[in-house]
Amino acid sequence: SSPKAGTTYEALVIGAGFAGLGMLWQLKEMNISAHCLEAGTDVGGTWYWNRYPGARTDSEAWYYCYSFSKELNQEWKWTERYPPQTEVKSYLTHVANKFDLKRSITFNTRVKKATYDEAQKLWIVVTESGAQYKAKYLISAMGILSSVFVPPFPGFKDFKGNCYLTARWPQQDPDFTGRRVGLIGTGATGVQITPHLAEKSKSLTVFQRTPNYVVPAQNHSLSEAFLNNIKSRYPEIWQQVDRHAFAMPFEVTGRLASQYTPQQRNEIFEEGWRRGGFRFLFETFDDVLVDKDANQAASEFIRNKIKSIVKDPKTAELLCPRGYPYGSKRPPAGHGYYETFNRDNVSLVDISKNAISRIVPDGIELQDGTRYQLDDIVVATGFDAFTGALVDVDIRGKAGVSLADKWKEGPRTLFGVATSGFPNFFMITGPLSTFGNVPSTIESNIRWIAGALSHMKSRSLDSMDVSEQAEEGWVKATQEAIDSTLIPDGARANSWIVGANIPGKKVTPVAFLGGYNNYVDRLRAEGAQYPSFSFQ
Ligand code: NA7
Repeated sequence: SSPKAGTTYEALVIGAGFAGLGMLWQLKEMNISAHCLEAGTDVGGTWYWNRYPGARTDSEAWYYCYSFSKELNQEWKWTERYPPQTEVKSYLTHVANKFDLKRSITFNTRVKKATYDEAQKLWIVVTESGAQYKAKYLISAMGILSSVFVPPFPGFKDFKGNCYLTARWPQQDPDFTGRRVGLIGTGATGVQITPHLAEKSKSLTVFQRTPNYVVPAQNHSLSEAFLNNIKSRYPEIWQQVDRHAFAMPFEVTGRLASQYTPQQRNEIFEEGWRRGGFRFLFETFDDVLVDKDANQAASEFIRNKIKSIVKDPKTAELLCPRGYPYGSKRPPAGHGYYETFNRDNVSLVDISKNAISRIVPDGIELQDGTRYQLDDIVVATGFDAFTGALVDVDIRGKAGVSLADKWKEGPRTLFGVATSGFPNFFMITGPLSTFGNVPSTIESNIRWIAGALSHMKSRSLDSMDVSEQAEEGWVKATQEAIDSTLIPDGARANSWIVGANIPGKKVTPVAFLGGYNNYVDRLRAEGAQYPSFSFQ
């Protein structure tokens, strides 16, 4: 729908991905008049933009989804353990249709500015085309990994071939037949697209700055019997999600690596490798992310796997991550990733000490002058995580203070859902929110926001604002939580979870890593009485 400029809603939601659609459903349930503004031409968010070959979830299908509707859980049929982008997008389209959400969304509309009018107690939202909307509540559903980062290499515009951003992949999949393709970026995205580019192109050159610890996803199709079993256990599954540190329905193993001999450890790691993906990290030992020795054992196991898969010893060695702990940088899941480097048409270029200096008309040039001739360049260099999408919009709270200014020295929020001086502004997975299985982390925030809105509604309150003191406490808690893990060491490997992937960004945690289970307990305690907020 296309509401007239100047329309005043109770709530405006920015973004129509997992967060925005879930929020719209929730607001509809509460009879709150809401509208959503979305930059893309359709629903999906991450699953709208990231349509590159090989894009799929790294979480397993049956919990990479909403929990709010039993009917939805029962009727939707996932086909693979890790569904491809097309399937997740279809799921979100189904959700939008089933709950009749599309009529509340204006597509093709990027929000440029949002200002809090203290006198009217309203948010004034202006889009790139100049349309204006007003709302009592402003809710960001802009995503944690949506502000695309491209390194400022000089010469991009002189490149004679095609340059593709994975996060802005064309609707029509490009044809790489007979072409020499270069790939920049070996994060979760680069790791997913690598086998596909290798298969479709004449040659693939992968430019690697930091090797990752890639555990095979071990993808497979899902049988009817498997799905029926899952569907009969959903209450239990969501309960497990609720109690897990990364919002995944896994049992804690109760095992500490130090209690096992090196041989026993290897057997357990071998089993984890066979199970694949995040199960290697979470179902081997409980202390992989906190204990140096446990982590070293896991890291060494992965390096040995790499060396056993990749035939050329020099390439194998280059692919081996060293100098930072496994899991301190968000680990990718592989689908034949290391195996791809055994192909004759694939080569790996180490740019850790010899960086890309510029893009030249026929390829890529490194600092030492070496040139690689390429027909196409694929760029998978990541995102300005958690804060990027929010500061890309000019959001101004009380006294005209902008979020960008407020967060210059690092993000300041309470639980990533509210930030002091920005009354009635709520964020779904804003900075210092929790990190884990994303749809679940999103739902925890939606539920909290819904609770806050109904608290205000039932008491006829106009606005709520979090205290600076509570916010300060949360910033500290976030720092303390991460300091009790090995995750800060990821800064050495440019990890986005501490802001280290963006030149000039303050290196400080962008999310709470003290456990999703602990995080939701804190959310619930706050939601019982809202001690951290003042109301008007
Ligand atoms: P990531 O994980 O941030 O990966 C970005 C990749 O791009 C990574 O390999 C970077 O190397 C590389 N990069 C970034 N800047 C440069 C420059 N200047 N030169 C060369 N290479 C560069 O983003 P993804 O999209 O793969 O994944 C993001 C999240 O999406 C992922 O964690 C999942 O949660 C889903 P680096 O490692 O920094 O040396």
